[in-house]
Amino acid sequence: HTPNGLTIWLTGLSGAGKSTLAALLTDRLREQGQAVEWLDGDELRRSLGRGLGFSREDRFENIRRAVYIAGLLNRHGVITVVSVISPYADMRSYARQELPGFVEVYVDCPLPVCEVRDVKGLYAKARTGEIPCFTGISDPYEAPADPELKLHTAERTPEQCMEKLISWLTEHRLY
Ligand code: GGZ
Repeated sequence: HTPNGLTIWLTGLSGAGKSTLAALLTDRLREQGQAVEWLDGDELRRSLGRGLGFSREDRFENIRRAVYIAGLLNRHGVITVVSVISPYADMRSYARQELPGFVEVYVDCPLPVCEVRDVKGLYAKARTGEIPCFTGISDPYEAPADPELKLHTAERTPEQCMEKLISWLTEHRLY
């Protein structure tokens, strides 16, 4: 039961492993019979966020939309997993304030590791300036000061991180 709703908010750098973790978590919760939806930054931007860029204002607008949808889903008992960089502390406190069942998970991975992984080749483009305002390179990432949970994706497998998150949620009787 999630009387207040539950939103599991994954924040971290591009390439830190947010989407991988979100996919595993969503699958696991579904296997357990939970109603769950996953909102991913990349996909949100292709659907509801078309036209939004990466200025502070546009990122905030992107987050505002994600929070709005998460709120609707929560109200209908759907657990929502949100994976977005959400680089500014104030946008995360906005989400926390709007969503009673907000759980902030810091998907913590050192920038050099993300950059070496460079799954989509975006870091290389950010370094040459082809992509401006890239989080961690030419745009800020304010690391969460007091997240509910911090997961180190450079030191653990995605499965281990997912299990740790599930255990934490279970211990805190959040679903
Ligand atoms: C950061 C960028 C940028 C810039 C494109 N800065 O790892 P990805 O590639 O697949 O997902 C990232 C996504 C960021 O969208 P979010 O909605 O999560 O960001 S925010 O919360 O700040 O609104 C990345 C890609 O878009 N991408 N340009 N300049 N990431």
